[in-house]
Amino acid sequence: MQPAVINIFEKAAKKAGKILTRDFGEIENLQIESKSVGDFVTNADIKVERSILETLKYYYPNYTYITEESGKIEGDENVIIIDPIDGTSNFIHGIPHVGIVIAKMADGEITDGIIYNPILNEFFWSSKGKGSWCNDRRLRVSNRTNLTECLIGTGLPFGDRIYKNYLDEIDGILKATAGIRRLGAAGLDLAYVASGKLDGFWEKDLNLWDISSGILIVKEAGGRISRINGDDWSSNCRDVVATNTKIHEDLIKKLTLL
Ligand code: 2AM
Ligand code: CA
Repeated sequence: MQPAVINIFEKAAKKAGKILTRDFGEIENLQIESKSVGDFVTNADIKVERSILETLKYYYPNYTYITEESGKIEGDENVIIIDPIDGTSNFIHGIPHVGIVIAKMADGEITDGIIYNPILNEFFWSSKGKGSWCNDRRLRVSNRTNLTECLIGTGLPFGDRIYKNYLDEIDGILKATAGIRRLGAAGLDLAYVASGKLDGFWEKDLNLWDISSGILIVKEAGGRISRINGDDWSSNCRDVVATNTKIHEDLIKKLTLL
């Protein structure tokens, strides 16, 4: 049974998802404004976020909202985090790996979250203690224990996000695993770790709205979350490692050898 908060998030995401899907279908007509290299804000982002906020504010008028497009809207101690389109570059290029992310946080801990891909009609959700789900299917991380058999997701940096050791990092992971996937939407990538499609994932320089729901969805599917150096993840961290738990130490070791 979905908790009430997930029902409300679902209502908001599915309504806004119609806008996203419509715009995805006529991408060439969209007005695209470039904020910085690789960081596009489209009309769609703004429209989708406005729609989500409208639905959520009806039910939760006093909450605090942290959003990608509208910034922070101050309210009470209940926090809702929104990314209207995770995978904006995919969206712009007509690649259907995009998601709407809505999460609830209390005392710095993510307690409920959804990621909805309206193009593929995949609705991921989790609430603390309730497991992780995609549509009506319970999610479970993969069983692989050997890094050599594992497929690992990441986000390759580009433009001003390039950092010093990224090629060594990629080199080390490619040699130690069955390969890397760079899918372009950190939130959905975490949902794929929870689904057992990817065995692990790491990325640096992320915003809370990209990964908020994904953190909980991985944990509730039996996975493990930490920082890249192995420390506990917290909501102000900009880097993350997610795994099926079994390969966590080995993956961290590879990533921190550099
Ligand atoms: P977005 O699609 O919501 O922008 C891809 O590696 C991930 O990084 C996506 O989740 C993407 O989120 C995020 N991302 C893209 N550009 C970024 C930037 N300039 N800074 C931080 N995160 C970014
Ligand atoms: Ca976004």
